[in-house]
Amino acid sequence: MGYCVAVVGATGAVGTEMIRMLEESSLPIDELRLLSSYRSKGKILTFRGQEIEIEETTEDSFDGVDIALFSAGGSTSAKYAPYAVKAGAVVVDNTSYFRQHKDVPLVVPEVNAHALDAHKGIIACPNCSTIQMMVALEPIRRKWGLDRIIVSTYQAVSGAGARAIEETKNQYRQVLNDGLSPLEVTAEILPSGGDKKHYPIAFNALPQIDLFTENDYTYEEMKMTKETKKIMEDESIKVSATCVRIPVLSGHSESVYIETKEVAPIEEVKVAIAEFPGAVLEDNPKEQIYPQAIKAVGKKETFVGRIRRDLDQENGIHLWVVSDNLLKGAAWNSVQIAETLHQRGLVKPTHEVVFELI
Ligand code: NAP
Ligand code: 3JM
Repeated sequence: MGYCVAVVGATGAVGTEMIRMLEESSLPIDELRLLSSYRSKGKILTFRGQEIEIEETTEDSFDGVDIALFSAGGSTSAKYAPYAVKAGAVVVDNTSYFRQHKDVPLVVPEVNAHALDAHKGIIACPNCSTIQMMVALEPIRRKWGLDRIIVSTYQAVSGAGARAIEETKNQYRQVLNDGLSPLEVTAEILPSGGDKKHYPIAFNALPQIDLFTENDYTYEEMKMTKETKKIMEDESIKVSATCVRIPVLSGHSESVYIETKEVAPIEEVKVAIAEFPGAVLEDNPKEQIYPQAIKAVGKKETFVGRIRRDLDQENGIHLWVVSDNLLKGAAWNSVQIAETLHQRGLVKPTHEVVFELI
């Protein structure tokens, strides 16, 4: 007997990859239900050669569903995930809406799969930038402890959705084909669809991802701070982030500076990363080998290189961390959570009702 799996947001940049990850998955699937908004209702997508008609998401969409993967924005998860749980499904939510909820495990399977045991119907998939940083740093934290993280991200436009990818390509066309200056191109989405002003991304770098919070950090930056503490189960780890959008289509890169609790020999750090599941060491300066976004696209792993000691701080280490933001950063991490739930016998209805129906 296989599962009935639902994908909410099936037509989006993440949802499309989720379907692909499910096609490759060992998860036993009897039925795949593809859900979106009214806009894509009736469109056809294929799964393992079978045509599936997209349905509009409603409160009744989850009858008979065992696993529901949500990737359609925070407000869609807020509204429909509790109905999915009520119908007996286990929800893996890709949005930020439930990530800090005390009854919601926030999971990167290689790092904290044990947190799944306590789930009450909803499991959250962390933010893309946090996930790849966790895969790179967990092997170091386990051996030498982590005192502080200072990270700058170089994030691809696909993280902002299908329309942001189109906007970027159109801006390049306007400059390269039509002779416009980068200042004159059409910008309607980035840096954040929900903000007042929009700026070109082509030939640019924008130090704003998501909206600004009260403390002048953006929500994306605060997600990295809060999610790291929750996943590593340590409120004392210091984390400051600067999140930057760059005109790369897919593949997030990060310059990560850490201070370990105990001084970590660099060669041993490299071995620990190379041995950690989901991490790939790509580090050979003499041969110019280091992780690159274009090489990480389509891969499930997180690539780590440029590992070197800080010049002044004995316990300080610099790393360059790259992963496919739509795969490990979203679709693969979610499907991997579903696979882990299956392997541990945790795909079952919850009887405690802790999520409010709205
Ligand atoms: P996208 O390309 O804009 O796609 C959005 C998807 O959501 C589409 O399938 C859309 O359906 C659907 N949708 C929109 N409003 C809906 C509604 N009211 N009810 C049901 N479905 C609705 O965006 P994306 O890049 O795939 O991202 C989707 C969400 O995933 C984001 O909003 C974010 O919360 C989350 N995400 C998480 C990560 C991460 O780091 N873990 C990364 C990227 C995104 P239509 O075709 O009908 O419009
Ligand atoms: C990545 O519409 C929304 O609420 C989604 C905004 C968003 C998020 C989020 O906060 O859920 C876009 C892209 C994320 C994320 O994973 O944090």
